[in-house]
Amino acid sequence: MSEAGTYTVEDGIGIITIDSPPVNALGYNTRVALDEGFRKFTADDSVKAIVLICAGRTFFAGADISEFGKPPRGPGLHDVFDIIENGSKPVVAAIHGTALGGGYELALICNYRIAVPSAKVGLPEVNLGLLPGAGGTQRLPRIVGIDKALDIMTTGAPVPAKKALELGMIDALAEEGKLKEDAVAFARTIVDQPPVRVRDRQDKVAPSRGKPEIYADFLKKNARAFRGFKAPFNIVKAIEAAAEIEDFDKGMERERELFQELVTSTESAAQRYYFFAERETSKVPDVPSSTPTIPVKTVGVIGAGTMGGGITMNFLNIGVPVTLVEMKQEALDRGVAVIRKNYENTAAKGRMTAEQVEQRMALITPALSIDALAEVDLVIEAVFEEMSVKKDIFGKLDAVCKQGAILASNTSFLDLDEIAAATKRPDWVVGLHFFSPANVMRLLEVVRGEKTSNEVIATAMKLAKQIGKVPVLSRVCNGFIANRIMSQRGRQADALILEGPTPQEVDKAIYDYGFAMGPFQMIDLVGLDVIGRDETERTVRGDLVKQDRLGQKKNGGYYDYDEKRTATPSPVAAELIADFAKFKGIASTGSIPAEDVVARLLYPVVNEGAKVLEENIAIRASDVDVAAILGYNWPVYTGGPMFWADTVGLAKVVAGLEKMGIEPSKLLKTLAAEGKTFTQG
Ligand code: T1G
Repeated sequence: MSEAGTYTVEDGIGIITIDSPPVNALGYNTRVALDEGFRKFTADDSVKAIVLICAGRTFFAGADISEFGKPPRGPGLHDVFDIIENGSKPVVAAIHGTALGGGYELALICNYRIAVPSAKVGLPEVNLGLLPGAGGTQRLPRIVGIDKALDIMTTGAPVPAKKALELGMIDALAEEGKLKEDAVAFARTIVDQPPVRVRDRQDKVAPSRGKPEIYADFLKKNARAFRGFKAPFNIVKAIEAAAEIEDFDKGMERERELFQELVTSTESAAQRYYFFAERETSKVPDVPSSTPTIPVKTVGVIGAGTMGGGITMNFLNIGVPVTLVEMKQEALDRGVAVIRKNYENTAAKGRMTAEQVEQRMALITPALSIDALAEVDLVIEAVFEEMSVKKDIFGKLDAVCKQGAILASNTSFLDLDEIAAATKRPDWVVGLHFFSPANVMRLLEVVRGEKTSNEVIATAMKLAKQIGKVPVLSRVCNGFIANRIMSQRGRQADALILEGPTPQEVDKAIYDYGFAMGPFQMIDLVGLDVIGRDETERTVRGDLVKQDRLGQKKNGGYYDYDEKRTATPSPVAAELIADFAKFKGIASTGSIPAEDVVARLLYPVVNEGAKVLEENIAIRASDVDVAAILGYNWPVYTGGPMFWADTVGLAKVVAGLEKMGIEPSKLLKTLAAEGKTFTQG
């Protein structure tokens, strides 16, 4: 008897209720309960139809991701699905919360699907480097057709119930809060009908049969988004099989084949690892989840520039009023206007209404004095990165803000403890390091000062999630986690082009590794005069700026650009680089293989990540990976620098660093010597 299942009968309708917190994942207990419940009601002649419903927050949220890679236990998903689909009694799936992955595939096995309006359904396996491996690639096309199935499964986006009803992904809407009653009532209407099975339908896939161009065109349209990933390509092949292979069971064989290729791939292991890594970051070992948090109902932001404006939007988006402070009216007006423009652009794309724009704008209280922040619960300072300026502001905040207000700095590398020392309340000072654009980037580094209290840390970690960010806790050091480790990539790139490889060779190697663009393309895009660099000594970048070569925006930089901003190798830049190499007495060794470029740029990032761990700046290796992936778009299908280093082999990374003349960190050397890894336990 599984504790996850309850089986009741209401006047001929069998109700199977599954309760397996936190999300009713289709793990061992759930599968046993399903197996038990369906066998029981199949054998019970008094039961004429079955309702399948979940307790807790959601209908089944998919297979239990933590079971992958482990020996199978108990009834398999396919076994349970077969019992349900081949039963003699119609089954109604009653959906609330998020029926995702195997959860929605289970709903597709049932004969009918009813959901409350707040529910969402979807097949997000692509985010795990997988495809819907329990029949989703063969059943969904039979409901929504090939084109919509391609979008739904390669984006993995959840579909709200009302839209799902339009698409046929569900058959009816229940009243909010009355799911069980409405599902039982629905079941009564179909008791005497022969069970309809999705697998038997051909009307939605037959029209696409024999049209390979559908898939070729789709892949071409999405080439940029799918680049480097494996799963989207196998999903498309599986959907093509749904159209081309009429025999459902043969289509299932094709799905299993394509699923097996993915589930055994490094990419999927990396993306499944990342799924848990992103959820682990908010767990702080010495700040228990029972730590009381401070209510944050009003926020003050100092600085209405790019960062201050973006930070402000995060709070407006969740209905929290913000007092936005600038020193000059013109800067304040400009900041508010940029926020409005951002929302209007979103509204123009149909992603919010004009009324919502006004509602959010109405939450802003512009102010020209810090005095306006006397009563707010949290202040976030986002002004110029100059210690004296920040200390002056925090001294003033200490005098103005109420007791119990949290004082946060958005500093990206300055010493938070020094800033906190400018106040008499260092235990209320914390770093909230947003990444630009602050209203878009999901990484939020929460910087813990020596004296920051546990309550403030707990509040910051919780607030991060409330504004849709992924918090990563960092201790104080120059650059915290993401900027500190990724600065190694830039440093090595600057050094490497003096030794022979050209900027375009370096950029191509890094692009082919999976980054959206290489370091020199990035610098040209952002602007050579913008990217911070300690220019106390001569550098190639300094020489380029002296020639007024600022990148794409002016005269080119490492590349030349035509009027369409198409980049070509720059003879001017090449000459400057050669001249600088001569000045530094560095002889050119010519080009090197792309994999050596990758090692030269990324092994030092791994090494810095190891130092960040051994210095207790970051709590865990997976936090470093989350910071790199969310902060710098490190390709998620590699798992991030630390997971990737584990797949390369730490002994190889150590040898590579030593060959570069870089001292491997103590932790890296120890793990390599002991045959251990950063992320695999
Ligand atoms: N397996 C195991 N644990 C899961 C899980 C899952 N599918 N989903 C969530 N959890 C844990 C999560 O780690 C966290 O644990 C807790 O539940 C709350 O999650 C055969 C192969 C459902 C929208 O991809 O999208 O089915 O940290 O913090 O923000 O074709 O969880 O508390 O210990 O995210 O309210 C496909 C993944 C699987 C859905 C809820 N399914 N989950 O979000 O809570 S593969 C998915 C989510 C599959 C089949 C294929 C979200 C959520 P802890 P949370 P949330």
